[in-house]
Amino acid sequence: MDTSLPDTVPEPYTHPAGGWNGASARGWPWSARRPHAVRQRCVHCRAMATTNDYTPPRVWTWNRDNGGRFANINRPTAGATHDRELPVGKHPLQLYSLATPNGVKVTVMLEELLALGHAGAEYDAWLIRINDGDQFGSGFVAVNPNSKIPALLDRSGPEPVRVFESGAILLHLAEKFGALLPEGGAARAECLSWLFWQMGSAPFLGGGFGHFYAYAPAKFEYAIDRYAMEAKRQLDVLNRRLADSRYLAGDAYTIADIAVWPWYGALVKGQLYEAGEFLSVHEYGHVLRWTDEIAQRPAARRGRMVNRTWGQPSSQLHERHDATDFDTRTQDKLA
Ligand SMILES: N[C@@H](CCC(=O)N[C@@H](CS)C(=O)NCC(=O)O)C(=O)O
Repeated sequence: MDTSLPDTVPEPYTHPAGGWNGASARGWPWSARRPHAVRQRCVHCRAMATTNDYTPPRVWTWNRDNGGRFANINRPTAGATHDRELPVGKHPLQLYSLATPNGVKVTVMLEELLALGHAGAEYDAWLIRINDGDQFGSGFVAVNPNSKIPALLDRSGPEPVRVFESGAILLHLAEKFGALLPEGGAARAECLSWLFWQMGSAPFLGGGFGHFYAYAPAKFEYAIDRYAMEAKRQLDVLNRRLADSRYLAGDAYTIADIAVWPWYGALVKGQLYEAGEFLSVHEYGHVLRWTDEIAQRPAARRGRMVNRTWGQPSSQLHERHDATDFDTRTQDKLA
């Protein structure tokens, strides 16, 4: 059985007998060594045909300017690129962040804790401009060796404790204050399941769908198809859960909602990647109901303003060092 594809594909293209199953026995199309660019589909099974536009070399090398958005900050190595200490404020918690969905999770959490009366959750929020490479400064890398926001330094004990990864930060804060995380049993398991669902799922939404739909230098049908399908599948997972349950972990609002809302709430409102129409987000009525309910929480409204450097000037609080900053230090007030 010949499973090789011709370099030039006749129109309409029918792939060789045995199809992808036969092909997989030879290690492709899943193998990275198979050429990528998509031109046509098989008339029978709609599988993609490929051409020889790109053949991976034997050894990958870094093309600094690959044309993609964020190419200026992406690199294949870790560690600091320059010396720069981080500022430290007066509060027990020091947050170094930016109001992307991953950053907003933590500022909403801190504002919720303060609203619940936990004075120990007072925090200084310092702005990390990731497009300028602030995450590669030596001070930031010492708090998060992964060089990504958000990063937290908990200075409430005898020794500062660093916490990175937004899910770990939410869990650290929930356990520290005994709040927004069920104490045990099935409710705690459900909460942690949705929290970790978010941590595992969002990279397919952001790094997969968002990257290829909005940021890649060219539109690749295969990649956009694959990740649009996954984004819609994830929305359906949430929609089905929220059809049966007010919040993700049950009747109570928890860190699971705080983790999921900034990503999937924004997506279902058409605020991520300008993809609302493309993904038919109106189909997910239960996610919309849940999104709108959380958006009305005062802590959620405050949290999304912190470390925000875009949008209406009145919605941007670049740094937060005091509760009164929301009234006095937004960009419209400082102008
Ligand atoms: N899994 C991490 C993801 C954090 C992340 O991807 N942060 C992005 C902004 S949303 C970032 O700092 N990117 C800068 C970079 O990649 O250099 C978390 O949840 O904390």
